[in-house]
Amino acid sequence: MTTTASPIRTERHDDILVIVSDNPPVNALGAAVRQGLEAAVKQGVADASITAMVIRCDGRTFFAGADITEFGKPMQAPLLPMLVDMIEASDKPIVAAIHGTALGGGCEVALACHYRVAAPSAKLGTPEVKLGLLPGAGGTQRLPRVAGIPLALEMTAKGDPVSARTALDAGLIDRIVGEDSLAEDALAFAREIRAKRPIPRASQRALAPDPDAVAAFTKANARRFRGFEAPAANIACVVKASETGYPEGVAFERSEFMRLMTGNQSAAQRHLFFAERQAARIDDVPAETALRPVDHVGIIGAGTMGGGIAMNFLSAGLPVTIVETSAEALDRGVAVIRRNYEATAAKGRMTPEQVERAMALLTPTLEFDALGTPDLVIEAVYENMEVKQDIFTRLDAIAKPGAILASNTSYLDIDAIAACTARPQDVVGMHFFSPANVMKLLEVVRGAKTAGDVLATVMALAKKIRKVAVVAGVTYGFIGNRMLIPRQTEANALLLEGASPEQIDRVHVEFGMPMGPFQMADLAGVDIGWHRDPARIESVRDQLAVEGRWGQKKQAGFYDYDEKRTPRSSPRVAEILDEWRLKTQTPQRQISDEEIVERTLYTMVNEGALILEEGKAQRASDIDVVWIYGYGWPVYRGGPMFWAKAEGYDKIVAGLDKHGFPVANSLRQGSIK
Ligand code: T1G
Repeated sequence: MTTTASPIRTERHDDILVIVSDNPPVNALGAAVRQGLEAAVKQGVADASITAMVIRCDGRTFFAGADITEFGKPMQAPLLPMLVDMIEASDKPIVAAIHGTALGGGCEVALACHYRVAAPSAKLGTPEVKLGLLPGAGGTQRLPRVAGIPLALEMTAKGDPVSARTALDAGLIDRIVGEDSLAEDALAFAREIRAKRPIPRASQRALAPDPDAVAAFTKANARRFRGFEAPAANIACVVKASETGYPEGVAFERSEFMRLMTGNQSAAQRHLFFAERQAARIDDVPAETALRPVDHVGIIGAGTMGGGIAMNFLSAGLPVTIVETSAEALDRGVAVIRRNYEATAAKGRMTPEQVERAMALLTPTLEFDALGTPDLVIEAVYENMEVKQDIFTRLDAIAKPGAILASNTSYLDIDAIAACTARPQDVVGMHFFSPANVMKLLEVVRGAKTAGDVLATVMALAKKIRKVAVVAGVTYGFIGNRMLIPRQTEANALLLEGASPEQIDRVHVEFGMPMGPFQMADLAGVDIGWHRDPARIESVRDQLAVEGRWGQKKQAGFYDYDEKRTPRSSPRVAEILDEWRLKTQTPQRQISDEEIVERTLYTMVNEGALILEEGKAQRASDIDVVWIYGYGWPVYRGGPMFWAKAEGYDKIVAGLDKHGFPVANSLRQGSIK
């Protein structure tokens, strides 16, 4: 039997044993790592000539957590909770030498060590809550005892990592050492403390309750935690640490961990963790495809989208030339970019120098031909095919060979745009979501002739500008907006049949969406897509648009809004609905919430199945990623396709059949991939 080398090795430095993990890519604490750590610590404890130990990792980071790929499978010994208790029980001090991101189980291993030193750039975190879990290896018991309840609540219930500086200030680490001398400095630290007694053990520290901090934290985050199970469980475990000793507390942590691990929400959130990473892969484009250089970006259009798109590249340090047709539009666009940066700086998320650095990379121009020789040009103008085709014809004439020509179109046919050029292989869709400098989703629309290296380049660029990219095929609305169509169609029909905007939106918000279809229409603008002909009033939406009820921006849409944009039911909208129900002679009836779910959410799933059947999305999990990052689908439901599978395809099909919808074959057969 071939024995694979253990990812753990030991190095002896006089009386110090250094234990090193080499388990790329992130030193996940898989079975082999746990077994190796256990053996190495036992070796150090048993060796009388060893006075202290150091645990550190090769590669880019200290342990970044338990191995998520092991979840749901039988776990091999030693389980992480036992391993960390064994480390802490050592009668010789153990120093954790931290670099990169000590996350989850990695942070728990560090907490079980008696001392912790870190490189200045290191981060520590307990992000399990983002997987619908909680630190299940003593982290909820040790962290508050070491760093205090307020920081422990922040770290466990919200899941964001903290810097080495914050960790040092909170007592979570003992020293920040050299960025490039972590190994040597940790060794020196171990020599420094090897004879110090008593050996500090986090689990044995006292921890006083802090009910005010818990109440304040819970209140401050109530909206953020709405619908999630894991945050409350993390809070309960941290509170338990202040009420009982470690054995009882860790037993409670274990039971809460198992409750979450076996629940739907964690399954959904772990699904998304991998789905997001899978989305970056293009099945028929090799991962090692050479990328085209992108060192300068051109953007056509300085409107809301063009300006937002520009910010993504400016913030990533890429120079941007932005083109407009009028000085007034150009000045306005540049002013909006600056205003957005200044608003970010006002919140302390950017320094004034960073704002100026970003703005210095921006070159506004009225001269289309003054674009220069950008490696990527993104067209972000009015959603009109003729306008776009004209621009791509002109780009074809001036852009340098090999430049990537992208359209930010939300719906339109990339192939029809590419056909206006002699270089369709260089044409691609880059569909940003508004506000483009904030929303993380980028739909990368692959034309029939888009070259593989163009796709690979845009996918890599998406990661650089901190977007989550999903490849879509050419189909009206691509993935996300195409699935919005049946949802909107049915929502409008339900209005005429007797449902109210309030009821329909409430069903969606209770489901976990940030807002319902009509709240979303008011936010985006009721006039978006309106034909602007006041004589043509063919729908409730036309009626609202004609009356100037364009949504929040006009303090009136499907709802009325006060100056704080708080929505209120609108008597005028109720009148309009009654008029239209009469005019269309639609029979009125009580409509159940269940019917709203069936007609607005099940139909979206059905559309997703059709998109997959037509090959317009690579995989069902990509559709989930689109809806999580583009529309705020609740992460604890995993995305429309994951949710449908969890609900049961039979139930979805029955709901669609009930209302006479044509059901996608793959959905009816339950063969969605
Ligand atoms: N387990 C298994 N694989 C992991 C992993 C993990 N914990 N973390 C990352 N990977 C894989 C990832 O799938 C990808 O694989 C590759 O590593 C690079 O990741 C008991 C229960 C560490 C900040 O939640 O946040 O500990 O796609 O693309 O952008 O209390 O990975 O290349 O095949 O994300 O540089 C808690 C999750 C687990 C951390 C690096 N830990 N990871 O980001 O690279 S639960 C986490 C991350 C736990 C205990 C509990 C990030 C990163 P592939 P990447 P990156």
